[in-house]
Amino acid sequence: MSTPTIDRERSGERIRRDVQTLAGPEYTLSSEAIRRYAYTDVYRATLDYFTRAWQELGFTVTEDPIGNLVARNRPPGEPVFGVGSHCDSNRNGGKWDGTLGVVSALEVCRCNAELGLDLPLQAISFLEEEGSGFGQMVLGSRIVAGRVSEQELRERIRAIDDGRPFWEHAEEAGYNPERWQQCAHILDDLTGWIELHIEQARVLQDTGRRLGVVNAIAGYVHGDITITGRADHAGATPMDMRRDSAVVAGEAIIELERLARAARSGTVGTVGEIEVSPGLINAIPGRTRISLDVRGPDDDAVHQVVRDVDQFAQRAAAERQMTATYGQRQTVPATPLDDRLVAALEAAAAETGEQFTTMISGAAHDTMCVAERVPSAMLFVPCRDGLSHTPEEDADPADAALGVQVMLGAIHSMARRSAKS
Ligand code: HGY
Ligand code: MN
Ligand code: MN
Repeated sequence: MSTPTIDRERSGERIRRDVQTLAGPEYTLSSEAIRRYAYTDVYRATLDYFTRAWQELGFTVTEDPIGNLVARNRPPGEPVFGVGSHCDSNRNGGKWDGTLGVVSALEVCRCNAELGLDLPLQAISFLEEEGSGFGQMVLGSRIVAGRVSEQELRERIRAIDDGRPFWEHAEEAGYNPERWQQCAHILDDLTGWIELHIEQARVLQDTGRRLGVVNAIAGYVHGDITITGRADHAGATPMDMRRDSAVVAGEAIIELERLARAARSGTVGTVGEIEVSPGLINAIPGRTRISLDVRGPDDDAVHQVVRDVDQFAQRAAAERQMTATYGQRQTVPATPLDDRLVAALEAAAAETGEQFTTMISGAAHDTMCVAERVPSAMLFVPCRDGLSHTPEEDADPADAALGVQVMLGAIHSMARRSAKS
C-alpha cells in the first residue's frame, strides 16, 4: 500500500487555527508572551482544548497521576505508535515551542481518521517540559522515566511562584502524586515515538531546508553557583574591606564562556539567571546566585566544564575571603535516537521531494526521556531566524503540515513493516 497523502493545505489551515487559538488570552498568563505552566488555569484550559479535540476524533483521553495528558484510539494494553510533545511554555515563551508538536500530533490523528488508515495511535502532552512552574525542565517526562526521586517531588522541587513543593501543587490541582511511579505506564504500549518541534536555531532556515530529521539530542546539566560575601553599605565601606559576591559571579560567568569554547565538541554554556541579594543599588551584594546551563553531545565534556567552573568559583571566592557553593538541579544525558525510525523519517521526507537535513538537537526535549524505553526520533521544522523562548518566535504552518505528512508516512511504513514481520 502506497504512502498515504494528506491534504497539506487543509492540515496547514487547521494547524494555524489551533496554534493561533492557543495564543489567545485565555491560554496565557501574560499579555506580552505565551506563559503557561503546570497547574495554572490557563494550562488547564489548554489541556481541555486538546481533550475536546481528541474526544471529537473518538480518542479516549486520560491524565496520569501528575497530569501528563494521554489520548489513544486503542484500548489499554494494545500496541500503539506515540506522537506528541508539550504544551506548557517558557515564561517568556512563543506560541510554537512545544505546542506545535502537540497540535501536529493532533493533526496526525485527524489525518489518520480522514484517510481511514486506522493506525493505532497514542498522543502524549508532557507536563512541565520548560520548567516554568518549578524550575525543572522535562519534569513530566522525567517522572515517567523514573528520573526523579520521591524526596525531590515531596520536598526539593518547589514552585517558582510561591516556593511550595511540587507535591502540594499536584494535590491541589486534583492529581495523585503519591501514585507518581505509575506514570511510567503511559509508555508501556508504545511501539515507537515521534516528536515534531521547531528547530529553535536557524540551521534549517539558513540552508533553505523545511525539514530536519533529528538523530540525537544533546545532554545537559542545570545547576546553580551561590557566592556568599557581605552585604555592606555601598558608600561607607572602603574597597579593601568589601566582600562583593557579584564580582566573583562576574568572573565565573566569563570563565564559563571560556571553558565552553575550549571544550569544543559542540559544548555550550550560559548563565541565564543572576540573582543578587539584597539587590539594592546602595548595598554591596552579600549573596549572588548564577544558574548554569551547560549542554552538548559529549557528556564527559559537559560535566568537565561544570566541575571546572565550580572549582574556579570556589578559588576566586576564597581569594576574596568569600565562599562559593555549587548545587546541581538536574542532568539528562545525551540521547542517541532510533536508527530505524530516523531512516523511516528520512525516507518519508525524501518521498515529499523536499530536501532535509539529518541533525542533532541542541535543545532538550521530552523525547530524551521517552527514548530510554521506546524507539524514538524527532522531526524539526524551521522557526524564523531561529528565534525561540521569546514572543517573537514564529513558524510556518505549511512547514508543520509537511511535517505531519512525513510523520504519517513514517508511522505508516513502520506499521506495514511490523505487519509483515
Ligand atoms: O531549554 C530547552 O532545551 C527546552 O526548550 N526546554
Ligand atoms: Mn520545547
Ligand atoms: Mn523550550
